[in-house]
Amino acid sequence: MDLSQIQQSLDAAAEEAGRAAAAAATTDELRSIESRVLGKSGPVAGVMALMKSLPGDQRGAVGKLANETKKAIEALFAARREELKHALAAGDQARGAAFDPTLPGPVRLRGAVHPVTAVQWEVEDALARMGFVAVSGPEMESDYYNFEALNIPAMHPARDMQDTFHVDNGCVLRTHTSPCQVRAMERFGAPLRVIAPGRCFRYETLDASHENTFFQVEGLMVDRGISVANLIAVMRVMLQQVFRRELKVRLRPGYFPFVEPGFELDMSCALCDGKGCPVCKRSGWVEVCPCGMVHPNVLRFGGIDPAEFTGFAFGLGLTRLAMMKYGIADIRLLNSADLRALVHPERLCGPLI
Ligand code: FA5
Repeated sequence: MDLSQIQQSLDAAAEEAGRAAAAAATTDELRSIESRVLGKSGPVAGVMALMKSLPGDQRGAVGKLANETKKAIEALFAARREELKHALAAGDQARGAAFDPTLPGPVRLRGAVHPVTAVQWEVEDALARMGFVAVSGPEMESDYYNFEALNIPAMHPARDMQDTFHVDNGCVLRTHTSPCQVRAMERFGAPLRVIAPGRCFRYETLDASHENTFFQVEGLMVDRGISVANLIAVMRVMLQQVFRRELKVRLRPGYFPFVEPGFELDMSCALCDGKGCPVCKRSGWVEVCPCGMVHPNVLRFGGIDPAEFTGFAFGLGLTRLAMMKYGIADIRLLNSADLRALVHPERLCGPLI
């Protein structure tokens, strides 16, 4: 074969490769044609194999021709590959299945713990560190535990302090978590450290700070020698952990038939650090929860001897605490589906989907 015949056969091979590439319908098909044309038994390799038998002065020219043809065929396949990719992507797009890596990913919806639940967990956690165990009681409660065992006999004027939902069967929807005090004393005896978080119900006219369904957490500590100092210490440590800052607490006199003496406990305003702001009505103090030393009659109802044991109890309004902590101005938002009030970055949990 002379040089011009070799050139003709290489041109023919390139032409043939062009036709085969144009006929390929997929990139896989194209790849297999390319490896056949440019492979060991293809026309270009065939010309290379001839080189050994050619006179020395022709080898350079033939090698150059073969290389040029190989590059031309490679370029031809590369162009066809691009063409096919675009055509396939366009087809996918037409079917709506294109993958566009520049588009934002799917939105992963995240759930958030309800503000009251979040505060409840924090209160439980803080009190658990001080040895308090969480218990629960029924939401539909007997008159005995809701009132009588708490030193509020029938016809006692203190029954009017809490507007009560009465159930046909003689029970009430518990107006507070305090019935859990006597239930816990009966069950566990003294010494005792319990908390009882839960839902309470009152026949209230709704406004920004009153709901007919709200949450409290009851706290009760009974032991030998328990005093008001223990009450103050426990409340202060618990509130500091919940609000994550140094706080002061103070007691004012308060009346509840089941404690003696009874108090209203205030804490220094967590928003202004006690300096005075609109939330604390410029007083520097915020009312947090009623509390007191357990009345001897209540200890007796619980089967505990008041001559041997004393105790303190408190009834923290969890719903109002959540409002204070998360700056929620209207209590009704907590039972609404308003995600602006209910979702807070601090309470986000993992993706739901
Ligand atoms: C009581 O319920 C007493 N059982 C608390 C107690 C326990 C005193 C142990 C002494 C010893 P009071 O009615 O004040 O107390 O309610 C306690 C807290 O529940 C209030 O400070 C308030 O935060 C919350 N609360 C009461 N009524 C409502 C309401 N309608 N909506 C939202 N929160 C309320």
